[in-house]
Amino acid sequence: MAAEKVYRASTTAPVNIAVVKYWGKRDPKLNLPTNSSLSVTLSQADLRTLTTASCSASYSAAEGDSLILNGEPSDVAGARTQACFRELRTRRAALEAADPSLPKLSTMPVHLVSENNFPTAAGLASSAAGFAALVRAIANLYELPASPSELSKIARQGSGSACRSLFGGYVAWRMGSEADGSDSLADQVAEAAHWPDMRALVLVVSAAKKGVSSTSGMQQTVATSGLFQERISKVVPQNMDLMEKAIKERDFPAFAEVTMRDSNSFHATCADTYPPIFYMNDVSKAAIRAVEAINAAAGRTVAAYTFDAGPNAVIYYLEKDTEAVVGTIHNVLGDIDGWKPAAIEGLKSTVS
Ligand code: 2P0
Repeated sequence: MAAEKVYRASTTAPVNIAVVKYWGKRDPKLNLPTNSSLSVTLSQADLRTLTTASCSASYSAAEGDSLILNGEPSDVAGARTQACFRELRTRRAALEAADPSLPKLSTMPVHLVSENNFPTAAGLASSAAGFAALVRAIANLYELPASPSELSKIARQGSGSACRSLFGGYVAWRMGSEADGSDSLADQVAEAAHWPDMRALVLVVSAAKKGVSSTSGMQQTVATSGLFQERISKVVPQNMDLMEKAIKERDFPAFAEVTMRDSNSFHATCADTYPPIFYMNDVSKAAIRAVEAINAAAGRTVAAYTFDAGPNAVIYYLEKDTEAVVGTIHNVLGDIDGWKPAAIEGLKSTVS
């Protein structure tokens, strides 16, 4: 008997760091958010997930789908991963139904092998790049004629922020209003080349796993924070408008102010959650003070901080201000106990 053919496709997906933050779900099953968000995609030379998807009639049906993540077997039974598989298989099955000459890939087990090129110790959320790469690798394997925005709707079901990692440059996740999530998707606000001198510096304050996961943290905030209502109804809609304008006009001071205000607003709603959630620590706060000192010394806004659901800082700045920003950050923070020189630094914010 001839050996069964193995079908294979690979892709990479980048990490994104939000400048207007996603925090809150109106539908936890479909990962539909309570607000729109906007992110900058970091260079894949520095941070990316590489995923290969394969399928074959020779793969054991009893063992089913599988994932090897950074060399270790990883669970694919979770509801979010299953949702991604289901969506992709349904689309492939429709192609096969329309064209019976196509191989029946939708009926075969899928094997995934995935690797990050950044150390797990960097403490960066990898679920965004991970689910974006998983979805695109299988979409490529299945030869789905799906646009990045279409794929973003599938990746969103894996992890909300993953929908933004289907694009390079400056990316918005539009919250949408439909109950089925059909209009909750990502689109590109501007490509990387529009503002190529943007840089991001990732400060690894702690590689420890975060105490409260994003998924449960945001649910607690939705349920208990009064400030959260103000954030989703007023603060974020305004920040989205201001941020899109700042990016279109390449206005760094405006970009920086919205970035810092939105990070502060997000962490304020975390503190307003009951019981409160604290992601930033004293070193994070020292990084904020360092950015303020840098901007005061420059007499203009040359750096912007932002923090996600953990203590690590991401500092945005422009290439021409590298010395003022990166040099000073090293000088100010270098002596603080608990701060390690960045495992990853001077990252370009763009993707190829
Ligand atoms: C963001 N974060 O916009 C915000 C800022 C963390 C703080 O997206 O439950 O891992 O998988 O949809 O995408 C982290 O949330 O949450 C996140 P799920 P996800 O980047």
